[in-house]
Amino acid sequence: MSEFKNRITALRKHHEELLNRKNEPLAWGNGIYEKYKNPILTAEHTPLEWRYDFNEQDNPYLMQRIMMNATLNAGAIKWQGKYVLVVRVEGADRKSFFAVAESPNGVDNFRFWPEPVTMPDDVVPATNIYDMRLTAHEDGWIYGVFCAERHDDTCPSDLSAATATAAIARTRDLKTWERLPDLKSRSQQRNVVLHPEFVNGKYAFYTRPQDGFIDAGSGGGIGWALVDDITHAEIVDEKIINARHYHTIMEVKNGEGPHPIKTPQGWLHLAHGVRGCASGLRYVLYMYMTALDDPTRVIAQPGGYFLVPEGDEYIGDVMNVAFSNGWIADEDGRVFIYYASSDTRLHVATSTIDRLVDYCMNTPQDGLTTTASVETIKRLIEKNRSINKE
Ligand code: M1P
Repeated sequence: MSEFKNRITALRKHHEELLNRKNEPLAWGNGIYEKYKNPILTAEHTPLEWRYDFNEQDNPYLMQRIMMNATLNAGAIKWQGKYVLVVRVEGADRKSFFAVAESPNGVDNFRFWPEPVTMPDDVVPATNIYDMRLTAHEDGWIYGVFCAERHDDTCPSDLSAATATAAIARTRDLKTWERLPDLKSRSQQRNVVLHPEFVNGKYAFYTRPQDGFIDAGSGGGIGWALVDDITHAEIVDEKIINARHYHTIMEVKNGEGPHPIKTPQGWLHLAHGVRGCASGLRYVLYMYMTALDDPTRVIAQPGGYFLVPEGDEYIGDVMNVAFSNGWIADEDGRVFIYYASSDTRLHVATSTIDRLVDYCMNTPQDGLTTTASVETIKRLIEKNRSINKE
């Protein structure tokens, strides 16, 4: 065999070893969920055919002709018995695109489908698209709602001026996508999520109104809007259902993660909160629950964060970020939470509906001051003292 062919064989063997690597839960978690030893998807997991030209004449050095930078923020769905992610893959050219990866068990052996998703454009093509939330809606379609980023042409001299809009597409097989017109809204929007059920006969969206591309500003928090026609979706009335607060983990921004999971006790929500600190912005995940008869009424909200970057997860393209827009609730009650660390790689954490509901219902709320936090801790100490006396 030629030296070139030997190198391809070695490259493929190395890649297969990575793809087949078993994952295992880390010991000593927090009782709420288990994190896992290995990330489930990295840029190195992307197919070799996307990156290498295997023609010896054209690529005698066996160079990567196209480099991949990151695999992050994935929408998730259980599809034909497989754990399927619509992953945001970012190339070395900073363009994000969607690619589907599937696993037989949800925690390892994720493999990308052979080709990235071809997403049709809206009337005004976007420069970049990312962060798809998947919703298998009761109307029978699977929707993907994602951010479409375009240059803000009202500021022609500012190369960094951009706009964020919620884009909507739908599919029946995760292969062919029908693009619908972008969501019309007075403000910019990112982190928009479609609720899986009709509410008052209408489509319901979780929104995140924002003043600018980065700044949530006067946006207030996670919003809610009902829409008559998803093929011409427009936000007319929008109300904030999960507001930001001073000196909390979501002081600067928040945003809905994947669509909420329906449980007998209420809708279980996963979201991200952002605060500022000396090293920049810190993105963490938090949870809350809303009423079954009114998904806008918060019935439980544990104080503080649910999941944060730890160890190697702190390091990456955008440091100190945990972000999630995908989870899967299995019929047996297990929940697979897919989160990205530092905008670089994807991980899984596993829990159950029962544990997550318990976490939401029984974790003390944020009392919003140091005094309130200390009182909460003292109440727990006192409770434990009385147990020790028994
Ligand atoms: O870089 C962290 C995250 O920043 C944005 O989230 P938000 O709109 O809440 O600020 C998104 O661009 C997201 O993709 C990214 O992970």
